[in-house]
Amino acid sequence: FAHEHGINKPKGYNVSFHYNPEMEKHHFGMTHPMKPWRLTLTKSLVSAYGMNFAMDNYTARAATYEELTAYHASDYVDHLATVAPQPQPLDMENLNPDLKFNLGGSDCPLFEGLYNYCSLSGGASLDAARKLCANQSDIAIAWGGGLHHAKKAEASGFCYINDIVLAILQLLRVHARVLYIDIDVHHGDGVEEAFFSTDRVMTVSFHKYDPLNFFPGTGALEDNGPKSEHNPGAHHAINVPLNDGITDEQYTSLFENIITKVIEKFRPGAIALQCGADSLAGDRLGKFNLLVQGHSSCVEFCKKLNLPLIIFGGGGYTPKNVARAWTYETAIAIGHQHHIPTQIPIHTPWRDRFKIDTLLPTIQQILGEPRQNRNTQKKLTEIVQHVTEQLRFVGA
Ligand code: TV7
Ligand code: CA
Ligand code: ZN
Repeated sequence: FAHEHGINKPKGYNVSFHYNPEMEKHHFGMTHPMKPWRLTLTKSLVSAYGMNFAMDNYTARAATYEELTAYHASDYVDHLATVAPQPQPLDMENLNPDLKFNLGGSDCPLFEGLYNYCSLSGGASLDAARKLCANQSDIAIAWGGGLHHAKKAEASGFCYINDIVLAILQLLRVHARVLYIDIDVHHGDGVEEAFFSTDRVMTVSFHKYDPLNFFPGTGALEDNGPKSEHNPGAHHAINVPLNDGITDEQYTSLFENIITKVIEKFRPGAIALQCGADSLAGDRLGKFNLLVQGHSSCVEFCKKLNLPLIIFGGGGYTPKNVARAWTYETAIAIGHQHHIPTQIPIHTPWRDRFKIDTLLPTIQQILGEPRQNRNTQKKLTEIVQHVTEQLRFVGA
């Protein structure tokens, strides 16, 4: 297939793909929304399209204890490494959490092989970052990463180890400034917090914001970093709070508008992009109206900026749509999005899981009826205005 369709590794432009099939063998619990198996489905679709011939493929290794404690507290990592798994209860809502480090509740259960799962996710993102640092990749992809809620000494929102923070710390060895962009439907609070007090990382998160009803409840438009002007991190956190039902057109235009202004003022040396796929229409947790086209236009836009780019996964709770988006975004990375057939290849393993045989379903195919759009043009204009004002304080 790859040869028939002329998918070959182009000279002079390198994309690396960091992945370990061991990660997917882990289970959060029967009813838990996080399904590591979506990585299997993604990899199987990427391979069915023959995209592996156009990239450098690496089996990611597990991050070491030393690598994990480059950000995380050692007592927290020690606990992760040694804590006994909970028996998997039938009713996930009625766990008896020990809640040490926020572990063992229903969001962050103590499942079999947890430490292995965390180190593999961290290892893939670290490998990806190091390929960028060594100038051996132009784009490095780690779909098993993107776990943006994990804190220095606390698990949160399905995340235990913040692989993004670990990867950005690597990028900061070579680059004076790193831009972090987060298109997961949830606020990238863990990454924002890690780099809150530095002007070397700017964090930009697009997310649903409804503090009383939607996790994690942070990320208001006015939260732009430390309030003290003497703190270098002031103005270096950008938050784009959105409501249910946002469309491709609105999202793409908002994204391009804001990121263009951010790049102009902040002038990063590298970009870290979290591609959480729970911002897609039809997600089990998210309620946006984004198609693969709108979601992936963010990847396309970042690629065009011609800066070293690391791409992570993240959320995404309707596996068939997660696999579609991350496959199409892999195609964008290697520059083949316009050359691959939109029909899902006939020999794709688990092809029936996709239900319909297209890579780019319409909103009607996904939802029947789109969700009501609760984002007014007035609010979106206000957001751009506020961000523009924040950026007046950034840069030389
Ligand atoms: C990056 N939403 C992670 C997103 C993390 C969201 C939450 C659930 C959830 C957990 C379950 C479950 C669920 C249907 C959905 C306040 C609570 C309310 C647990 C029932 N079904 C990412 C985290 C968020 C676990 N947490 O950004 C087991 O939904 O809202 C909350 C916290 C307390 C705990 N309860 C939910 O995408 C990877 N959790 C079913 C079984
Ligand atoms: Ca986000
Ligand atoms: Zn999410």
